[in-house]
Amino acid sequence: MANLPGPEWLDDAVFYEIYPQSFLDTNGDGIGDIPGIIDRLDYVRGLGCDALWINPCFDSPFKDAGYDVSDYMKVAPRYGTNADLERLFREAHSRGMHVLLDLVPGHTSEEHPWFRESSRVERNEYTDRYIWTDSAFEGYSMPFIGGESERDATYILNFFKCQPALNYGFATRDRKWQMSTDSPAARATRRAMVDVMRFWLSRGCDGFRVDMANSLVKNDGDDKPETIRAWQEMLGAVRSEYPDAVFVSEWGTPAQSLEAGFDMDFYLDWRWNGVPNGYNLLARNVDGALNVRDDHSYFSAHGGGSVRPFLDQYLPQYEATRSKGRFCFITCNHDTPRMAPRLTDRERRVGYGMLFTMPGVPFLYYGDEIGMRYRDISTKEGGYARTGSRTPMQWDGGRNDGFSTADPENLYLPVDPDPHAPNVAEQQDDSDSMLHWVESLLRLRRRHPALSSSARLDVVAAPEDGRLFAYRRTAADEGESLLVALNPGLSEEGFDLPADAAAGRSLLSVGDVRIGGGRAVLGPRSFVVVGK
Ligand code: TEU
Ligand code: CA
Repeated sequence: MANLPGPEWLDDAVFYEIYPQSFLDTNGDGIGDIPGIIDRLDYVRGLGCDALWINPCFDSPFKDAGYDVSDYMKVAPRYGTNADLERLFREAHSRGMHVLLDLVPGHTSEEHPWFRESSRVERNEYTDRYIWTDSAFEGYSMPFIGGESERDATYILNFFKCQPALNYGFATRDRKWQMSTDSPAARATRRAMVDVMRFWLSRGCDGFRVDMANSLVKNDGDDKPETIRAWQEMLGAVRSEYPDAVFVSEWGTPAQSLEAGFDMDFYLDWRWNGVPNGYNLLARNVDGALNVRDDHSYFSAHGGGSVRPFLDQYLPQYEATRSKGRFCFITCNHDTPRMAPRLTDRERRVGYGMLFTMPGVPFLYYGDEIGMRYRDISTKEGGYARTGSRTPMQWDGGRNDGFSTADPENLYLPVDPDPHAPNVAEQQDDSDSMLHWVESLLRLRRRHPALSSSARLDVVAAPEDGRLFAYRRTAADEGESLLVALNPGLSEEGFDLPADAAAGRSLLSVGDVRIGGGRAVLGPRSFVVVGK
């Protein structure tokens, strides 16, 4: 059993990320909705996922797909009502599932009433809710906007132009308008965000994926001490009322985020771009999303290299934080390119093999289980290159791939027009499909304590001059140990099995794998889990 903070269900949890716009449209308006998510809970559960992360589903002008919130406490009408969302929580719970909403604490939409009030000349409750300079002509070393408000000041942005930064104060101050983290304004912002969390937790939500969690306090340096303190206070307040609430941060530095009080963080590396000699695992950069030739991600048979550079970067972080929380892998998300079609079906099978057997709680992005493809399409709602990973879920071979009954031109985004585009119905009927591979991996994961999110990882083989990666996972109580090995490359590679695994057998594999005589030999593009 895990000794990690957070509720016990996290130990063998598997998350499914839903971009609500594109999952299932139940009222024919061309856009996914909450009743659509409820409709497919059994599907998600059947896949082996028992928790959801839903991208922001709150009222918004949708200039950044809902990451520009105009009312934190109201479901966007296009997705349904607050009552629908509360029904989703209940339906999920009745299936033993949990639901995380997406909290965007660092900024709001420029249309949020707080910002409208803050923009006024007359002082009011929200004057200092955002970060304003003292004059419409005063810039600063952060993105800012001037000339848009009657208030004689410029304001700081957190992301796009539509997303003014909320005021959590400055860690170090060099201008008179900068407030401390202890200022009444910064405290009021923190309290307001705690109220948002309380609002949804009291209605049955299980926690939050927190957007740009490291962005709160400005001038906070690389170590983020004041941002960490702000979260300790906010999460502390929430947990005193909701001790089982779960928080996963978009931070990417678990030494900081777990200290801040998050249960989990994502393994994210914005520098990944498939460069040779990089420590890229999946080559995340959206610019390279369809560039197969120059793809040097680890799972690419032709383009990849040793797993070492990835491990050199990952392992120290993992070791330093493994007793504090969970450092999680994603198959992809709404900001990153899907693995298909850049990686082949086989390369992805090997890749999922690793991602679903590593420590941390895995996050599967909707559609990755059938190999939905990144598409080269024009931007929608501030998606730009990210839009290609946000297309409608492909349920079956019917109208709009079963996503919606709307006219195709009225869909949120076009469905993949390829007649061979994968879909759920077809893959459910094909025992050799990607869908069934994902199900098999997740079933294995759930059955074995050695594959739980807290089970220890030890590297067994990771040659500098090869493609092999072999590792042992050991359950927290030392009760079970399994060996996992993969070879994403094109030549056969082998390694000596540790003595206690020598008599093991393959529990699940893809490709040509031979276990015997104290050795494991892995053919091209192969993966195996060895156990008793
Ligand atoms: O993302 C923050 C972020 O840094 C990434 O968006 C990344 O820089 C970008 O997508 C390029 O790939 C979060 C959300 O996940 C994203 O969807 C939002 O647009 C952003 O915050 C602003 O809220
Ligand atoms: Ca709809």
